[in-house]
Amino acid sequence: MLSLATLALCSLLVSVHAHYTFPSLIVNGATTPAWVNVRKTNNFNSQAPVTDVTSADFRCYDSQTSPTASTITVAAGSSLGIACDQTIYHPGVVNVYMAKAPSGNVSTFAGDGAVWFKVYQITAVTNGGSSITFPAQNVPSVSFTVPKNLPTGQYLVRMEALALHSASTFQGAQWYISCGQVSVTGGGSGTPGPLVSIPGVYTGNEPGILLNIYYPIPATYTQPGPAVWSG
Ligand SMILES: *[C@@H]1O[C@H](CO)[C@@H](O)[C@H](O)[C@H]1NC(C)=O
Ligand SMILES: [Cu+2]
Repeated sequence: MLSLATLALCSLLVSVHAHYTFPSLIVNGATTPAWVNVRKTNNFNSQAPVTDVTSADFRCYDSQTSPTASTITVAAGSSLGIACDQTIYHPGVVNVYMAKAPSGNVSTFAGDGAVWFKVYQITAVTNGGSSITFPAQNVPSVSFTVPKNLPTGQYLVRMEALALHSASTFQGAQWYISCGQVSVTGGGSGTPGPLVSIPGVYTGNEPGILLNIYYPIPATYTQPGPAVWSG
């Protein structure tokens, strides 16, 4: 049950920090302008998180914005970054997923079905129960190498930053999400997988989603989602 004190503390916390969004990509070292190559998310003003992993907004968080983004070219084997509007304030972990547009045009691709594979993650660092640290916390961006043998084509790139500071109750975990649009050139003949649906990939009860990161300090941490496909 939420006590008045808890509610007061929550509003205090909300007032002393802003949440965050991921409105830009970083391609060839250049950060794209906000919401140009990334579909504008519902929280572009509020910066509020998604907490229901089964909601349609868990995919790209854009049900209210009807976004049209343009697609940016990125070479297979090169670095692709995703930039925060500030820094990732909360302790937590990161997963980046991609999905290939079957029509060849990602602008009209909703990302339905079991089409998503994980290309990158930043997990928590534990050491048997004496400490837990979060390398993704306070960073302004994340970047990864687009797998060299990813097939050429257009893809959605979905960033998810999972904030774990209040994850000890169901739906207490907070998700900061956005989907960018990229055209991968010079790719190969890899078969990305395992493929998952989003929403569908999580229930919210996973040990890496429903946990208390403060006490007792977790001895281990299990990153949610499938294994990373690195080509
Ligand atoms: C992709 O789809 C968008 C939205 O319908 C359209 O504006 C654009 O011209 C299409 N691009 C190509 C290369 O067909
Ligand atoms: Cu916050």
